[in-house]
Amino acid sequence: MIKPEGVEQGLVGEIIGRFERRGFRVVALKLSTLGRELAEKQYEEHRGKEFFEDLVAYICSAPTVSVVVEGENAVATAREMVGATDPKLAAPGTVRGDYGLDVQRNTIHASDSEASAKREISLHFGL
Ligand code: FUP
Repeated sequence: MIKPEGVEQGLVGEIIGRFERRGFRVVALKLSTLGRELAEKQYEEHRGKEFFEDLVAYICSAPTVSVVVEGENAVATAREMVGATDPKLAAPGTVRGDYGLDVQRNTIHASDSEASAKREISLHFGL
């Protein structure tokens, strides 16, 4: 998922392009403004943490782009391309290292396991 500040900064093509050039295939794509219910489910594991409310409000504040990509070793490779959660700690050449603004506005979300990917694809696309 490309987060609101990624979309606002005009990074949609650049980010999807990185995944395509790396050999991933785009199999689903959607621009939408997430509703609160979906956002809360997306970040269910963080419910109760001090940043939860802010994070949900942020993610619902403007359009995001949800993308399903397919490829070998997809979860691990995508996570490597995305970089560390805090852009200050993310390596140069990763999406967050190159474009992230701060820990909340870190440009992109990528599923952290196959189970999360299945859950999130179903949340975003009803598949
Ligand atoms: P990641 O898997 O790298 O996206 O990281 P987490 O699951 O730990 O965090 C999910 C999202 O919560 C981050 F992308 C941004 C937000 N977050 C904060 O806003 N503050 C924090 O201190 C930690 C995470």
